[in-house]
Amino acid sequence: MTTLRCVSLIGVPTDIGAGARGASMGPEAMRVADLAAALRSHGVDVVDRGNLSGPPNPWLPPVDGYRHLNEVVAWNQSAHDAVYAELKAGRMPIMLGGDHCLGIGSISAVAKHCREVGKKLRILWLDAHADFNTSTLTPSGNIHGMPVACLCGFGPQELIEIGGQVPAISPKWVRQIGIRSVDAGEKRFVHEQDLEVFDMRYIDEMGMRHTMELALATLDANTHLHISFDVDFLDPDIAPGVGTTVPGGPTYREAHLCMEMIANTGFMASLDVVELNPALDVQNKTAKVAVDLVESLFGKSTLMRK
Ligand code: EXY
Ligand code: MN
Ligand code: MN
Ligand code: MN
Repeated sequence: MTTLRCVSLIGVPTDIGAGARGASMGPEAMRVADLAAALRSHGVDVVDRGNLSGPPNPWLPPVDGYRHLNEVVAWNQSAHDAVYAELKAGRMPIMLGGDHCLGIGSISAVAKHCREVGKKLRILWLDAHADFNTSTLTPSGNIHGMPVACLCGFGPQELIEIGGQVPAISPKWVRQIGIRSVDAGEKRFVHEQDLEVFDMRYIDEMGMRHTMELALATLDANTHLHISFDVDFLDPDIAPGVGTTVPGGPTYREAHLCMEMIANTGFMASLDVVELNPALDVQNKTAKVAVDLVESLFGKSTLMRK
């Protein structure tokens, strides 16, 4: 008997933090891939809140190391407010991006909620990238390469204070999985801040099962587990529709094992699905794989077992 989960889909149609246009169409691609119906088929109570609105992408070069900072702040404030409202209402927010800069707004809201209810926040960051750049380290100025640094208090004041506390999180609460593309300065900073990274080299050597056993260790019933699923975590062979593909990611089965082990904990309490870019996809293939994997986050495969 699966416990009824009440989830709310929140579309955030923007690529304001990305280096390519198109992630703005991500929420609709997930809907076209029937995300709501898929979850309902597993007994999940799904409400689709529709899409947030925000400023258009002006497509400008960096200013002081940031592209589109004001617009990024506006979209993240909106994402923060929407995610926080669902948590207050006792529902699990599923933020449909949109690029990964939106993790600043969603996770700031989750951290605020956890402070209020006395829960321990842990974040699984599924990604090819560490997203730990700052304005001085970034090679691009694209803020989707900076959300984890911002959440840890390394960023512009307008972004790091969105959730009402600076820093919103500690690096110790984060486990990054699937990492295989990190800039030189970013790598030094990751080590300086002692971010726990299970990169693809680790997964190659130790396997996904062992990786997830370590990444999920120390969780307990008082943990609020947030999953920030950047679809470029996946190998481009199964997920070509993303703006920053990096070869050599988890296979279809490795990705399902990752999601199934998260589902088995029963601690997942909020989710981002970001960086899906239908403009770079083939017949919505990547959205369909993303929906398939989200179903595993809700226990699809374990339901098939006696
Ligand atoms: N590290 C590169 C940069 O900062 O520009 C690429 C970042 C890609 C970030 C995507 C969302 O994961
Ligand atoms: Mn990312
Ligand atoms: Mn990424
Ligand atoms: Mn280190």
